[in-house]
Amino acid sequence: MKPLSECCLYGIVDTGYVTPEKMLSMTRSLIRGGADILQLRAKKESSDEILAMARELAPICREAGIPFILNDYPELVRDCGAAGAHVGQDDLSVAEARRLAGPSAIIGKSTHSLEQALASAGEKPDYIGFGPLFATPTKPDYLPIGTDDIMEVHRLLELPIFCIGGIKHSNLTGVVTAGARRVVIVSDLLLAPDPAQRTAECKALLTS
Ligand code: 3NM
Repeated sequence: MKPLSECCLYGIVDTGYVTPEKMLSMTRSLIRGGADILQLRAKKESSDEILAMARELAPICREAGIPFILNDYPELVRDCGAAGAHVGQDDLSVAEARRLAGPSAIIGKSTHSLEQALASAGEKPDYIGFGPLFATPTKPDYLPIGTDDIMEVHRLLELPIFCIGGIKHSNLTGVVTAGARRVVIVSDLLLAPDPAQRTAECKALLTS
């Protein structure tokens, strides 16, 4: 499986954008376009529904050699063969998520300011999300933090940092110039006319 250190483009298959019958084909499109790591994010579905979806997506990611991460639900990681789980600021601690998901699981944590990023690093997640950089319909209630702290958070922390929130192909060059090395892109990939092509175009900007 691709190590996190080699992952720069993180895609999320979000049921807010993708209908159940398109989950598999969307997952394949993001992989084809070069997504390095994928997450299943299903905020309205039951844990049984999430487990069923995850059991379908995990083998596709495993075959492609990329980590498959569950948003929340670390207790389902082993059941579905995921590589790990992602927890928010108001969810379980990293330690508790790791206990539930197993010692080899990847545990990621959302952070929404430089202060939170520094504090969360003390919990020793495998990576953090840092954002939302810009206003985003995917997480409408969160205040954008902008790009000013991206350099500083990278200077202060060693772990992989994925910038997130409102990042699109059209603003990605600016985000990279502001210091981002890794990004999560959700709606811009999922709503693109050709998600595989958009993914490839974003990947090219991150790796050039
Ligand atoms: N978490 P889009 S922002 C799921 O800041 C998520 O922690 C965020 O979606 C955070 O790429 C976000 O469509 C939404 O803006 C990202």
